[in-house]
Amino acid sequence: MIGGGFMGKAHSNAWLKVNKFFDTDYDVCLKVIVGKKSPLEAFAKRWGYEEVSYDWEETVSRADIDIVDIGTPTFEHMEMAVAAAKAGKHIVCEKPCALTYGQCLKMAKEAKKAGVVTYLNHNYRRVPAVAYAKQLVEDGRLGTIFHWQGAYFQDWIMDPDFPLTWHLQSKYAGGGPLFDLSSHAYDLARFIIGNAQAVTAVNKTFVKERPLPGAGAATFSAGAKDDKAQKAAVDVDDASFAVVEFENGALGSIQTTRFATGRKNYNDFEIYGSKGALKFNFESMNELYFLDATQPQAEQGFRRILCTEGVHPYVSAWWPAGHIIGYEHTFVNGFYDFLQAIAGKGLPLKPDFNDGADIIRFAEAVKLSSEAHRRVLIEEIK
Ligand code: SOE
Repeated sequence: MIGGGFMGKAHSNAWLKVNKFFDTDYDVCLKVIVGKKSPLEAFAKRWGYEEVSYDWEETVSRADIDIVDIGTPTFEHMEMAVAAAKAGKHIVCEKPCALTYGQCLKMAKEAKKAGVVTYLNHNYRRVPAVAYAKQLVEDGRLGTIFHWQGAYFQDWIMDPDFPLTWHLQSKYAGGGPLFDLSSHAYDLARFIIGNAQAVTAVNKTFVKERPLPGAGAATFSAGAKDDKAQKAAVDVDDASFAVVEFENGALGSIQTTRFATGRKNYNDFEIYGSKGALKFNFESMNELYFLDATQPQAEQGFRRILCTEGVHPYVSAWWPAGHIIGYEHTFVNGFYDFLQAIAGKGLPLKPDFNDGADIIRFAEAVKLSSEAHRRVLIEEIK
């Protein structure tokens, strides 16, 4: 495991749980937690890692390591993934895939050459209600898809004194919500209705400069306040709104922001088709709202499907009907699919680094559209 932050915690939890709730071909051993700073020893003790290392390059090449799990900031993903692939390790990598489309393509190329399995943790695909939404669309229950409306809203940096953490610097994060949240929102659209063909977008930065981070600054956490802290310019978006033309003819939108007051992790999509419609919101992640337009007109309406039956994806590994699951379960579900893929079982594992390349290509098209004030074809991004 490289990275002991929010994702290091979510991934370590999933590694410890996957063989408790699923049957896989492998034992999972938490060999080494790799990081840059203490309290790595405390992290290792809490989560049961055998060793601590401050040298990721040495660790990924060890003969007793089979899987490398990259939970670091985006700018480190390509170098770590390429080294892990060259060392013949299977790879889990946090989203977004990398800083550029080119970096993602290199990661995908090296992984293919090495014949290793890659899993890009766009975990929201592994929400049972989301995976079931895909089944309904694939079964034709919505008919011809006209619209996809995706919105992923947060509000954790609305305070102008929230510091300039790595998430707010393009050299480390690639972009703001465009990379962090639109990557998720577009991955959901790709998963359920397919790729985009063109985008017309506007990105906006509301707070133009912020204090440099002090101790404790992290995802969702401002850390210690220092009134004398130096300020620096913000070079990423605070919000990204895109009108999206999909390859299947649907017209949609992908809107993400960190300035949606009161929205904490509001990941939402609506799909409208000739025979029905769907609505999902992560705040009620076990529920899916389905309107079946083939029903008698007088009976039509969005009905609430509680996606906690054994027939819903992943649920049979967890609890009886109605006992709902949470954010952390989506990581376990994904790691099960990853271990199955390594064993040569199950469906082709997605999203992988090739999907990551498509997603960052979309992000680059959105960025170009906003900067050039014009509609951009995805294929323009080379
Ligand atoms: C911050 O926006 C963040 O931690 C994302 O990076 C994660 O992918 C998301 O699951 C929760 O919010």
